Amino acid sequence: MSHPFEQLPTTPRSEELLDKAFSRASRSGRAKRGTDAQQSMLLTAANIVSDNLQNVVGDWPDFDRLDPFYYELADAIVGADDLRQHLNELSWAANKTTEIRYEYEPRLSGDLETARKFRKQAFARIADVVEEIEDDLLAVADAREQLRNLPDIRPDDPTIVVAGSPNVGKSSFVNDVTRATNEEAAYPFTTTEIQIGHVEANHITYQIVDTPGLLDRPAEQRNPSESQAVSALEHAADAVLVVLDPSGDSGYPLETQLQLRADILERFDVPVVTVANKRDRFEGDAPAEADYSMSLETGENVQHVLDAVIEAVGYEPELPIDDER
Ligand SMILES: Nc1nc2c(ncn2[C@@H]2O[C@H](COP(=O)(O)OP(=O)(O)OP(=O)(O)O)[C@@H](O)[C@H]2O)c(=O)[nH]1
Ligand SMILES: [Mg+2]
Repeated sequence: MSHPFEQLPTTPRSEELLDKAFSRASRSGRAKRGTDAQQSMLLTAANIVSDNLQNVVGDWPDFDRLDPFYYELADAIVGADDLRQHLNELSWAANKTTEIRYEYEPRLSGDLETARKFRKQAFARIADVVEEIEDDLLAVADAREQLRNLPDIRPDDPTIVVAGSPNVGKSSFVNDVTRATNEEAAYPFTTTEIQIGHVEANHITYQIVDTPGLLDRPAEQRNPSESQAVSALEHAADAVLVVLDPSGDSGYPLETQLQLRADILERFDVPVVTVANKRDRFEGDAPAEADYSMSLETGENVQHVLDAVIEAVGYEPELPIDDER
C-alpha cells in the first residue's frame, strides 16, 4: 500500500532537462543529413521538453479528488494553490515548446544555412522557456520531496487517534497494544514523529496513531501547518482515546489536561474515550471525566480500554454481496 505522493518520480531541473533534450537532439541530427538533420533535431528537442514536462504534471494526483486527509496534509505542507500554480506553469512551458516547434518547422526546409540558423534560433527560444520555469521546477521537486515521506495512514481504514498532554503515557499505550511493526514517519513541518501502530481484532486491522507534538497542547499554540495536520487527523480518525495522567508525574496539571480533552471533544466529530492512566501512581477516584482507569506499568485494564475504543470505532467491514441468494 502506498499514499498518493509516494510514487512521484523525480522532477528534473531546467538545466538537466535542456541537457537531455539538446544532447538527444544532436544525436538524432547526426543520424541524418542536410535539412532533415535540422528537422530531426528540432522535433527531438521539442518533444523531449514537452513530454517530460507533461509527465511531471500528469504524475501528480488531482488535488480535487484527493482524500481530504491527504489534501489537508498536502495543503499544510506545500500549499495546494501554490503547487497548482507551479504545475500550470509547467503545462504552459510544454505547450509553448510545441508552439515553437510548429512555428519553426516550416522554416527548416529551405537551404541548409538558413535551416541551421532557424534551428539554432528555435533552440534558443526553447531554452528561454525552460529557464523561465526554473523556479517552478524547483518548487515542484521540493514539494515532491516533502510529500513523499508522509506518514502512511490509510484514511479509509479504521483509525484510532491517541491524544493527551505530554508524558501521560500515549506512546506507552500504543507500544503496549500494537504489534512490533510500528512505523514512524515524520511530518515535514514538525520536529516530532508520528507513530502508527496496528492492532488486529476480529480480523480487522485498526490503525493506532500516536501524535506527539500535535494533540498534546492547546490549539492556540499550534502554528498554521500544525493546525492543518490536526484537521487532517480529524478526517482520518474514527475514534479518539484521550489519555489523562492524574498522578502529577507528567508535570501537567489535571486542569490543563482536561482543557485539552475539551478542545478535542469540540473539534473531533467522532467518539472520544477518556482513560485515566498511571492507576498505580494515584490514590482515590479517577477524575469524573474518565471512562476508565488503567496502568501501563502493571497492565491493569489496558486490554479492556483497547476493546472499548475499538467498540467506539464501530467499524463494520463491507462484506462482499452474496449473489447466489
Ligand atoms: N508508573 C507508571 N508510569 C507510566 C505509566 N504509563 C506510562 N508511564 C511512564 O510515563 C512516562 C511517559 O510515558 P510516554 O508513553 O512516553 O508518554 P507520552 O504521552 O507518549 O509522552 P510524549 O510522547 O512526551 O507526549 C514514561 O516514563 C512511562 O514509562 C503507568 O501506567 N504507570
Ligand atoms: Mg510519546
